Amino acid sequence: MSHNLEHTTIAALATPPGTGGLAVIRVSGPRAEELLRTLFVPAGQKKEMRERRFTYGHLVHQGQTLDECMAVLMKAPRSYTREDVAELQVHGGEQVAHQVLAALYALGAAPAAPGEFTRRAFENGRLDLSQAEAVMQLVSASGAQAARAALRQLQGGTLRFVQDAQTELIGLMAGVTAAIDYPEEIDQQEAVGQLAPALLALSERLRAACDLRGARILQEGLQVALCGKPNAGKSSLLNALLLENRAIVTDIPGTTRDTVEGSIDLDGIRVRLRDTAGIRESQDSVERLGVQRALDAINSADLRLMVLDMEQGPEAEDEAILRLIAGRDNLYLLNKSDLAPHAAYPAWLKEHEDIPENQLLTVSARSGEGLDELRRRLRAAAGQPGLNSLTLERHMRLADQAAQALARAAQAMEDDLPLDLCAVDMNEALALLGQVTGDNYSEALLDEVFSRFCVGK
Ligand SMILES: Nc1nc2c(ncn2[C@@H]2O[C@H](COP(=O)(O)OP(=O)(O)OP(=O)(O)O)[C@@H](O)[C@H]2O)c(=O)[nH]1
Ligand SMILES: [Mg+2]
Repeated sequence: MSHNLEHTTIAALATPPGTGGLAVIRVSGPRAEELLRTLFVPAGQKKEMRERRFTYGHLVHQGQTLDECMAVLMKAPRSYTREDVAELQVHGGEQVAHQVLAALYALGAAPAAPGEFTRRAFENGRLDLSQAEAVMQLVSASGAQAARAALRQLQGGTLRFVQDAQTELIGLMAGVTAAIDYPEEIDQQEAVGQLAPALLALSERLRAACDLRGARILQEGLQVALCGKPNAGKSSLLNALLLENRAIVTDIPGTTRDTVEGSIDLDGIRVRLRDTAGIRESQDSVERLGVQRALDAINSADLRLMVLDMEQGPEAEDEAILRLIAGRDNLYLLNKSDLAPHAAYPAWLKEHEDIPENQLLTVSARSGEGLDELRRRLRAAAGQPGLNSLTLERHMRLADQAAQALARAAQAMEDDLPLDLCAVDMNEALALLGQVTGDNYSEALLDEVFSRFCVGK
């Protein structure tokens, strides 16, 4: 599978730059062992280095000792990249790692491109493309659910799902080919009667696996915007949910100007909360800019928490905000339940069919009433995206296109179009699925996938 047999030897920092306990430098390629033996001087009684054994020693370049070091050599193919790999654990801190890397580059190693170690693992057949992407998903996971989903994908979950679909599709293609090749022996109507429903079922299965919203929530978290008129208690609720004093709270309406963000982990899902400026007509130009930001945040969120002020009672601003968020995913919070409720609420709520009872929650940022229930509702709004067969947007785009091609093939069969036409669509679907696992790949595809990795991974 490898397209470039004369690989260079690459080196990079595998741990994040900056100060830390340890820094790990990774070297991969045909010269990894030679470079390691040039720089690394084993210490201890035996003064030798054995494969796959952690060895203590010093790194010495041009007569200068760079650091103490623990080194390990993993010979091909028993390594992450399936090439010879050396890993050096040195003291954390930018200087040491920088000097060791400079020595490696001076000796002829090339700086690794983003994701190049994992790309080599893919090109050498250790991982399929969906597994390589899972590595990245795992290191950037926003919560435990995302990490679990990535691990399942790394262990071949996506690969198996796609391979099952491919196997079934190849079986159906054999049926189509037979019907094309032996029109005398095979009754076309009967063949179509069997193949078309099977194609549609497969198309549906692929489509059902494409939950783009879920994929984004898994990767980036659920985006939630707090909105409401000034002084309703948005910032107080943000602080109560975050369990810290993130946003300024005062009894002066119009306190929050900029959007203020914080995130919480709810049962393995990252929930990103955004407090916004209270929405009202204002002469103050700074406040007006804040309101504009609030409108943007409210518009782009997955879920809106509209905060109503139990004490103040409903006002024209509430009506305007209700109209603004109509038809979206919203929860309505009747805040300040620790205070006596305004007399107008029961009738007002009854009038408002746009506030369904099951989306209305009574809470108090002060006493904490209703906040557990609010957390449950937030968690429920995220769904269970980690349980899907597909978890990456790139895979879903391909699976969805494949599903469309299969639906076209089924439709063509039912319209009695020539079977050759169906075969074209089925072939296209097969090729699209192959791009998920990397059976079918172009350099452009690999560049796109791996450019999103970090250096050293
Ligand atoms: N009694 C009581 N007071 C609250 C509660 N929530 C907020 N407040 C008070 O209401 C006032 C306004 O609270 P904020 O959290 O600043 O309101 P806001 O919606 O962020 O207001 P702006 O930023 O001006 O839009 C403050 O005096 C809070 O202490 C609550 O649940 N109970
Ligand atoms: Mg505020």
